[in-house]
Amino acid sequence: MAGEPQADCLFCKIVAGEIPATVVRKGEHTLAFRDIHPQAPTHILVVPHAHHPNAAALAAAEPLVAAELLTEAAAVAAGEGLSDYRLIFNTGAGAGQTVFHAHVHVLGGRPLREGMV
Ligand code: DGP
Repeated sequence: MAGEPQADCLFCKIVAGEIPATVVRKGEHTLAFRDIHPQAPTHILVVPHAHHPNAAALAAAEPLVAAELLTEAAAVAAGEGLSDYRLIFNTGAGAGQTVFHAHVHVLGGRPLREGMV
């Protein structure tokens, strides 16, 4: 069922505390933790507790939680002392999505190139 934990989902396991992660912030319906392969000095993922395969599915099913993802991402950036940062939602394998549980990447702490790729 949409939103239910998936046994084979890495981020469901991190949310459940079954796989360790460096948690930086706990929201009401979201969790923020450091990416295991950081691409910038700050590279934090914000995920909903509930399982949805990508951000669009999350927004369709739980729009208030999708909004919380953005407010939590902003709070994470502020907590890292970042005024400039990038939010990325990879959607689909062809766009680089490797974990099919909705998440936003919060990247910053170094100059980020202009453009999208
Ligand atoms: P994406 O490519 O958008 O699906 O991003 C998935 C991210 O998840 C990727 O940047 C690496 C990160 N990641 C993969 N495995 C783990 C893990 O076990 N722990 C943590 N903290 N991050 C992980």
